Amino acid sequence: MLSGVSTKTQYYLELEEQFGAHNYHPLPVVLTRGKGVHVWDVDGQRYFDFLSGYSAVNQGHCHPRIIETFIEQAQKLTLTSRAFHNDTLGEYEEFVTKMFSYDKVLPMNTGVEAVETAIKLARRWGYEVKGVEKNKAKILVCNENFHGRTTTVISFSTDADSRRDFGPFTQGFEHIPYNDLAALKAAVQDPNVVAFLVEPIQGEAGVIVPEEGYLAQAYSACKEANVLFVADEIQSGLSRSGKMLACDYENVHPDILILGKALSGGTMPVSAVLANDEIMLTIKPGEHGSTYGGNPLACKVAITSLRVLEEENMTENSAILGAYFRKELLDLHHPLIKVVRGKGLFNAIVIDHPNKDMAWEVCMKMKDNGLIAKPTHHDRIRFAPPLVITRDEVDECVWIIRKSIDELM
Ligand code: IF1
Repeated sequence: MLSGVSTKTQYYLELEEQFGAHNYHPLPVVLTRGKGVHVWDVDGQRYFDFLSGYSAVNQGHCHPRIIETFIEQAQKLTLTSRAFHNDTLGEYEEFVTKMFSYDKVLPMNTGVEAVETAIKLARRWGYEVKGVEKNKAKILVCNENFHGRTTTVISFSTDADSRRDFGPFTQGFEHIPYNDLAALKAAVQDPNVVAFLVEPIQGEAGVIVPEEGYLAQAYSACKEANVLFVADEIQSGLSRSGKMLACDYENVHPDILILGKALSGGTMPVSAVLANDEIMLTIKPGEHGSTYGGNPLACKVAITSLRVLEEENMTENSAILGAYFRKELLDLHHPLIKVVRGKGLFNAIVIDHPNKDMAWEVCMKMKDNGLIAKPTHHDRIRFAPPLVITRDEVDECVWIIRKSIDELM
């Protein structure tokens, strides 16, 4: 029996402990309902959700318009497979390619499937367009990257826990430091380099924002070397950073754009890879796909999820309230808060304390005070509420954060 949890909560914790794989270490809270910025646990306790499903719930939990679309399509047609056409895929493809200014989209499901798809497109383009020697293609990736958990993608992770005893690993990836232009400019000189895969803001690493100009100059360096600039905006994108895409801060139009998470408003896995014909048409019929990729339910939900971001001004809200949130946290001048960083409502703090579990302790105390968030890499806490949060709610959450860390001093 975990101390401090109700019998009801304990019941669910024990079920997961006995029957579920132990591949996570969640906060001891059992959620049963979500609406907007709030979630409720099985005992009726309400929390501000400051993780938003790792930025999959940017539009807020159970957004009424997204749920309405989901229910309506779910009662009509959910899956045809790509063996046949349907009356939703083409309209979605037109909508999303026009929204982000690309010739075509390849629809997938999870984020990592979209990353894998981008890797295959970059390699195929490298051999068939750039003319790289077969099986010699290299893709540049950054230290402290996070792009998902398939065997190929963890092959280029720099996180020991993500790689340990999962080998042998996929070849063809070269690491460079994040936010290091000189390293990138040197690395793209290798004629076998076909692409640079990068998070415009590194999420899992603790919301690492690169210096002003990095993305634009990295893009230019790639273009000069005939290397594809591939932006993984699965977490940083879709209004989270205060722009529709984090790349928009520097007017960078990636050669390959990867979207996921909030593309479905937290209802189901929907991801997408966007590119122009020179890249996208290197994959021919039957050479790539997935059972659920581009299913009618996903297509309809994705259109509504994207419309809601724009029509309800969530990008602007993210920019304005994100800046306000960071200022309020900095104004606490709290000795425990070493760093406050982020863009829009994509933020993190670094906890400064000799106790390496202090970030976890802070999250447990915030939970008791009505706000749930999770540490990343021991000393960092990511703060990413749904983008529908109001200024008054930001004020209340800053109060909860301050109260919680004060109670631990
Ligand atoms: C977990 C992290 C975040 C992502 C970026 C691709 C993917 C992700 C930039 C893959 C997914 C998720 C995975 C989830 C927790 C979460 C996460 F902590 F793992 F690293 F957000 F930072 N690119 N991130 O952030 O997308 O296949 O999961 O749909 O694995 O625990 P996915």
